[in-house]
Amino acid sequence: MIFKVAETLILLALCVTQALAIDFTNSKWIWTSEGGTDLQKQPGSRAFRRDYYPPLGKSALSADILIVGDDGYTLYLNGKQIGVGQSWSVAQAYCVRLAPSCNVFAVNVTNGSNVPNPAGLLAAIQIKYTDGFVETVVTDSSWHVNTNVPAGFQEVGFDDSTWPAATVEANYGASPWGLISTPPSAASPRLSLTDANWIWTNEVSGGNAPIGNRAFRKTITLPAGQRATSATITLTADNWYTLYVQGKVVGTGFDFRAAQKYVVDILPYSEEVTIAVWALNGNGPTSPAGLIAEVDLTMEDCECGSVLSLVTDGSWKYNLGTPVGFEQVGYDDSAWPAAVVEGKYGMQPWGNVVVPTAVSPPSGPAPGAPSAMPASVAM
Ligand SMILES: *[C@@H]1O[C@H](CO)[C@@H](O)[C@H](O)[C@H]1NC(C)=O
Ligand SMILES: CC(=O)N[C@H]1CO[C@H](CO)[C@@H](O)[C@@H]1O
Repeated sequence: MIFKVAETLILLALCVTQALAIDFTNSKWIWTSEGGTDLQKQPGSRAFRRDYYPPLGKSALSADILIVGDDGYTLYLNGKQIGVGQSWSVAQAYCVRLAPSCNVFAVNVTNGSNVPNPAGLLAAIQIKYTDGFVETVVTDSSWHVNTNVPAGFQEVGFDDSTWPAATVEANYGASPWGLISTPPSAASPRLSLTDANWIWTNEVSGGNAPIGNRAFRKTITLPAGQRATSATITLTADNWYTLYVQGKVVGTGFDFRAAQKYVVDILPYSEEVTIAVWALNGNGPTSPAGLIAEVDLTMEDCECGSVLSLVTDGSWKYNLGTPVGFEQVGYDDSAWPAAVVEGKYGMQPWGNVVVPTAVSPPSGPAPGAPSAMPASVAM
């Protein structure tokens, strides 16, 4: 499934599982109490259920699920089949949209062979709330188990009140399972700063522009139902910039030879993301001036975690001044002209600007740039 957001946006990875921040570290291998501490379990299928209620006042949004069953499993959420696994040594990852309040995770795990052998269920479920709060549920004795799998066991309304608590067999990593292979983080081919363009205003002539402050804006409207949860922005400007996301100040840079990278929370999650840059060309009377940026928006949607990548190009807008409030979300830039593309990353006089791998700390506005509330920026 591919859709077009706007011609300058490239949706690189829809409906794939994103790089998961979750792992099995705190998860336990669980089973029924059959066989006690003996890990040799009778073959056959067992049912597992975990009801999940969000804390008071919170509304659940989505869950990243990492799961493996020995020998195999079928996973359900609220009665709906999510996926199956057929190897005890290779986990699967899913991202699912949750119901706002109660959610029921149900798993049918089947131990193969016809002689007793190790069997277990191992899972980590990272639950995200609409306010950005994240919580992780793991397999442990809070799950309910049954020695057979009754029809309809996966339904929300199924009564598991007589099912006993799961028996913890082992911590993750223990023998005989050892470390489980988790899905490769779907390293989506994103645009990078090296795909970006140097942009400025229509004042550029012979590679030079007048000194002074200029304003740039880019508003990204996501398709209905999609909301951005964070923005990773790598940028630099000749000579100075202050970056604003959703009207809040993110950081300032003073050296066009080295870009900064910021990871900014979009709170509340939003269908529209406004990026504004105050940029200063400071060496007079005229000198090269430019802005170059890469923006990766992480989105929260039913499939979770798709990334929208874009770079500075002619779809950004500029103003020859810095009008009051230009950095704000609702500011009307409809009359602003399209940015002038000076050339690709690597062009002279800037050459190969250093692209950072580490994130930069947030900072306040440059002298003369609008003051605003600080954005929530990862350190
Ligand atoms: C549980 O899984 C096994 C193995 O795939 C299957 O044969 C059985 O029908 C499943 N039970 C239910 C109730 O879904
Ligand atoms: C970890 C482990 O030993 N798992 C066993 C599960 O069952 C299969 C047979 O169906 C065995 O081959 C595995 O060794």
